Amino acid sequence: MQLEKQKTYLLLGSNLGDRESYLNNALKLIAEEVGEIKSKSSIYETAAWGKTDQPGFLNLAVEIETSLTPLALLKTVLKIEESLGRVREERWGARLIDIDIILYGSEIISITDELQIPHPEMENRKFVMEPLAEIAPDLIHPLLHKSVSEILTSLKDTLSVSKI
Ligand code: X6L
Ligand code: MG
Ligand code: MG
Repeated sequence: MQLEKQKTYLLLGSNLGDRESYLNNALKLIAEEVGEIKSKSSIYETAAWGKTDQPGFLNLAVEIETSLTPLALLKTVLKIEESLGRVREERWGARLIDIDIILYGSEIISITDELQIPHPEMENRKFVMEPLAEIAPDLIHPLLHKSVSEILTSLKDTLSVSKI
């Protein structure tokens, strides 16, 4: 019996090197190894969160239809990051490419620090919610039971996020 495909939302980010090329190369590998890209947001220029003394990011959100389980999905996106040259140095530091799992169907998963779905801070970060609202405004957050556009409207994050 075939496993059902799931809709998953990923957030991509880059703040080093040719940021747009890293995003585009990641999208190609995601389409090959994760599943069909159903929808893709604009690319956003976003001020760095966490460690703020680092270059600004480009971020974008995508909707993918995947047959991978959440754990296989995590392993695959980490492998894609590595294949594009990501080396993990300091926590929250600058990176060539970052691929985060934001949502996986309406599942609630908390296995390790690395595998928590929904992404535990998504509702506090405009650099996540604004691209996501562009492609899935009516999607309901499985823990907050509010839509993406409702969450974005009440978000307090003041760091700048703008379409490029
Ligand atoms: C206090 C201290 C509160 C640190 C929050 C927030 C830490 C976000 C890390 C935090 C804190 C993060 C991106 C980014 C990062 C990105 C933009 C992170 C991990 N990733 N900024 N900062 N886009 N704009 O993709 O999200 S580092
Ligand atoms: Mg991240
Ligand atoms: Mg990450």
